[in-house]
Amino acid sequence: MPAFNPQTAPSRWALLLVDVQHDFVDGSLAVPGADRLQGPLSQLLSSSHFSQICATRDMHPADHISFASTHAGHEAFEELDVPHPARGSVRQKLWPDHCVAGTRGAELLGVVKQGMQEAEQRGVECVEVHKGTDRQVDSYSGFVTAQDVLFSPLAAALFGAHVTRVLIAGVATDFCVRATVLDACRFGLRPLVVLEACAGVEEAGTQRAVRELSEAGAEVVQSVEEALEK
Ligand code: VGL
Ligand code: ZN
Repeated sequence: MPAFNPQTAPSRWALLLVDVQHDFVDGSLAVPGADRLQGPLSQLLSSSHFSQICATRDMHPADHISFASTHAGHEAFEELDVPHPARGSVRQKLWPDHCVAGTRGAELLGVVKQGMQEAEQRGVECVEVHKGTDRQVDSYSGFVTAQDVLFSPLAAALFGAHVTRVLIAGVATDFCVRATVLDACRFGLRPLVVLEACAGVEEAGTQRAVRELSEAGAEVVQSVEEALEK
């Protein structure tokens, strides 16, 4: 049997939704514009375009290394050198407490929960991946923790389903979407980013991230409509 070649095989799409959770929409780390994502997300979730739907969830313990509250005398949005179990020390941006496991802020938006339930009933495989669960290491990418220490089950789920392309949307464009798209490029998953279904923390950082993602080989489109024509 000839080897499977993802570059020439017909595209098999997964929808990969990044951190569409209450804290990033209407909670402690609400991202500007995240409140307009419901329409585009439900359009994506109800489409028959996808063989698989994966949703990542940021899922931190209450004393997580990325929380400003963990570091006395430091404020949210500062950067700080923090100890890292495998790399000695890393530069970490500090955040307000967010997505603490077991809280409402860590829950997926209703539109995503419901969309995934309905997709599952249509026979679409749905996978939820938790990230940032280790107290000592942050994880922006849905694929790996910072500095590649630990892989999540995401890559295995996608490759196990013979996915060749991922449509990526969610929050935040300049942090977890960015890192997840860069890893998807690295792993040959030919990501397509739909800006209408993404929202970023900072305007300048978001514009920079979009340029960076295109340069890394990701395809970037504005609308869900354009994306579903691919
Ligand atoms: C995120 C900041 C901290 C994200 C997660 O989902 O983009 N941002 N944790
Ligand atoms: Zn986080």
